[in-house]
Amino acid sequence: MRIHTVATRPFPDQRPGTSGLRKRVAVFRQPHYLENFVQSVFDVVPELAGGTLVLGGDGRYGNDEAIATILRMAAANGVARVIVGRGGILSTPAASCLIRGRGAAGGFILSASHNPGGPEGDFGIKFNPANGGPAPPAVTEAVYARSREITAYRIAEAELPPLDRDGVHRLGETTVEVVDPVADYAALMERLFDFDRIRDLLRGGFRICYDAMHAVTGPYARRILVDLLGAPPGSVIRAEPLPDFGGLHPDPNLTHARELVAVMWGAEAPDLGAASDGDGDRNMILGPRCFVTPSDSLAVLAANATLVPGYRDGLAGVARSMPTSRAVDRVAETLGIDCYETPTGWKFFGSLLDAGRITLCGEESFGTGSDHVREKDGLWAVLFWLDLLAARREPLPAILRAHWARFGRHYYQRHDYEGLDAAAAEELMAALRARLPALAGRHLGGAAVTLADDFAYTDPVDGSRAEGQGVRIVLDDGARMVFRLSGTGTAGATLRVYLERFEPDPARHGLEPGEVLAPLAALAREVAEIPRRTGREKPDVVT
Ligand code: VG1
Ligand code: CO
Repeated sequence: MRIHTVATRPFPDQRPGTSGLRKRVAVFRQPHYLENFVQSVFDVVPELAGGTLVLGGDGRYGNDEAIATILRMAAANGVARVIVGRGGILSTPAASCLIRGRGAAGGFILSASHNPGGPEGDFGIKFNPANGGPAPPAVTEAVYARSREITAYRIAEAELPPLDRDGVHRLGETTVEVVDPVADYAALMERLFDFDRIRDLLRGGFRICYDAMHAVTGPYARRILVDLLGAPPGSVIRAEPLPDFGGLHPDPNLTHARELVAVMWGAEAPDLGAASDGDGDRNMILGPRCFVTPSDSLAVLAANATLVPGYRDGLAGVARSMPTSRAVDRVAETLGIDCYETPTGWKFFGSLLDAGRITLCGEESFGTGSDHVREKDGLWAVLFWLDLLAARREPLPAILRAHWARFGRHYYQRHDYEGLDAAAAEELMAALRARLPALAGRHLGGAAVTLADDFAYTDPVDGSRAEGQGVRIVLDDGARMVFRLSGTGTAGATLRVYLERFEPDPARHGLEPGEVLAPLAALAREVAEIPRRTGREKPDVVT
């Protein structure tokens, strides 16, 4: 095996965003682009040399080629063992599970998550260190700094072993182990949930419709829901992973999972509907004619956790990202456990999970997870719901209503303004930030402003600090607005406006979120001068 040292020049744009490096496929296709980033990781994570590396992706366009490149670079950089998902496939949570379970020094996950795939779509790469979670800011910044001064990368010239079947091979000094992408993950799920109880539920006629959106979770859902739990094969739709996701956004929300929504709002709707995203870390939960907001889902799981074997002993604490509704805060208060508020992005949960301070955590963006891995986990959330439905034997809508009756309802929506001119979006945020000091104590839309700030976070475990994480304006009538710019987009800027209104009165729990939140949405548009600064009167996507 020959090892080449290839001269290269830095690219200026390799700073990872909310979740890894995400760019248009055309950007990744530039010669040396992927190689520079991967070498930068090898350079700042010395444990990879002589260690184990996990490798896999969501199967999108470019996956195979990237896997081949990284295998050759791993061999050239002295990695002792690479564990690759068969066919180059690993969901994000399954990769996290393997990194932890196999004592790896880290892993590369190739995915741009819910962003569209195909030659005109997006590609992405994330590095997760030994705890199996997204690299914390200190690591991503070190990788970025390295990428700015890189002059060469190392790559082996060698024939690659077949990746389409399980087996153990040599690549120079490196062992390449091709594994079933589902096995370890499925075994972990079996330890957390009561599979017998779920089998019983399904045998009794309970119906589920799981939409894999032609993305990575198809094989996982088939194995776990159909083969292991006995759901009829038709329970998993769009189960075949496709490199372009069938031309759709593999994004589990009411806009992009249209087919599933039609099923769940149709006659004879199944008892549970669910969907996952491109890389399998997001989830959407639906009941018949009923949408569970991700913020509510987290709160319901927290309130019911002890019904499930993996969480029988209770929760150490919970956490949510700042824009996520405060529904889980009320559950934590009742349970007498800590509730942490972190910046957007799963990487901020890692230290809390590692330190044992929290057991469950989640984000409004259809992300829910626990200390079982260090990523959010779509199928896990679906199994959690299934298990608690099996334990309670009540319809999902009834469970949700009972939750609201007990804790109050947090009406919630996120409004996304996409494809904005980047400079205009930055100016909008800057102007909003500048107005914050003057807002405190003032009245907005008939309510007093109790808090107006730019969210900053000090990690309670390692003391690291993150600033400028989003503008929040809290009113004394239970309403809250949050504004931030997306850190995962690949074209222009996306403004996210998060709207929340707390309603304690059960007589007012059956209203339409859009109606309840319309005045707040109008207020948010006005406060941030959205129409004037962006030319947009309404959002492109509401979730
Ligand atoms: C979005 C979500 C954030 C999530 C991130 C990665 O980030 O808002 O909550 O952690 O995507 O999820 P942003 O910066 O665009 O708002 V995934 O499933 O795309 O890896
Ligand atoms: Co994802």
